Amino acid sequence: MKIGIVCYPTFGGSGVVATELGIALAKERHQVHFITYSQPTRFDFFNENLFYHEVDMMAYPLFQYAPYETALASKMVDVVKYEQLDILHVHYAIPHASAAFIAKQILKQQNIEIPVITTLHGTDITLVGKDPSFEPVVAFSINQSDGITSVSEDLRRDTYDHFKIEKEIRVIPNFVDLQKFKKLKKEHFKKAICPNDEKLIVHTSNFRPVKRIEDVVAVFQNVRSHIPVKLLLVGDGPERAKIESLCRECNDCDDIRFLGKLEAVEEVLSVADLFIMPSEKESFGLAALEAMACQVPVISSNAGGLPELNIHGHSGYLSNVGDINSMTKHALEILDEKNLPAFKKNALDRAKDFELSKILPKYENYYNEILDKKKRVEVV
Ligand code: GMT
Repeated sequence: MKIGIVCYPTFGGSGVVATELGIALAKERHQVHFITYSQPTRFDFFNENLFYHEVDMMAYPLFQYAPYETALASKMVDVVKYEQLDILHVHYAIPHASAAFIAKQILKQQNIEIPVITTLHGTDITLVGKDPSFEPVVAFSINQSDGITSVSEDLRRDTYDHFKIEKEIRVIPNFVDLQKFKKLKKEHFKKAICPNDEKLIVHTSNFRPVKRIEDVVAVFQNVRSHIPVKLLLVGDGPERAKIESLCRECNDCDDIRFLGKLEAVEEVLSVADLFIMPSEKESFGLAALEAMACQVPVISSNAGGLPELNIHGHSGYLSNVGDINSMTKHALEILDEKNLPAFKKNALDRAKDFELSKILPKYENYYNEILDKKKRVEVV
């Protein structure tokens, strides 16, 4: 099958899922064409079935805001037509689903039918999509997609609750490649960060307010008043300067390290004892799944799709958003040497439920289902 994948190519979870999916499909001998504004971060090698088409943006003084959607739709038309794609799979509704709709209409006039699948990832619905400045176009373009998937049951419900969606939304959860995300031998790294055998807590995110990183710091401070512990913060974004000031004010600089954006997150996760994700909203929590795959138990909020991933009392614990006391209690329980080995094992066992090989066929079957449906409509 020839598949076009449209996504944000940077560090966000939706781009990671789209890129890993494309790479996995290419290994299954599908031909995959990425259409994005820059090379996806995790696609940095040669594979005969993988292609990358950069969206060209013409600079012009009149454009206060460059019309990316128009350039993207034009590139989609070009790639679908000349690479003879069978299907377009767009990740994150805004603006990919509406650009796909425009491309589809243009191609139709040239007698080219291209089925479009939109995968909803979270903030495209829960934060940005619901905003009145986007809502009508988001609802319209989701409805115009031939197939719709969401990464959790919760996001599916949320989408039906907030938009008038007339079609089935298929839940296909996110996945992790256990060949890549696994506990690596990095004892020297652990020794450098925790020279006195302190426990190590890790948080990774794009440092947006929705991630509630101040809660991570608060839980860490509480835990540190009971046991020796260090904190690694991985990622970057708008909240970083604020959180750095917070740590400086509390004289925590020796125990908290900011690592910035990291490509090989699995190396850091390999030496972690606990992962914290206290998000206000989280449709799935891919970063938590990657932690579990590296045998790291998770303390998370119970927002959005997190209860579908993190099993309370097994792979970690769930608490209400902002409940620092509950998160602290759970963190101490997990970090207790009597309990830690079992939690680590359970975290990996839970990650196995989302192993790439289990989820990939769900996407392939869905593509075939949508293509068959299209063919049946054409015959009628
Ligand atoms: O977390 C973010 O803000 C980034 C965002 C994205 O689109 O890159 O993440 C969303 O998609 C991920 C992949 O499906 C999910 O694992 C995240 O839970 C989801 N984030 C939110 O819902 C806040």
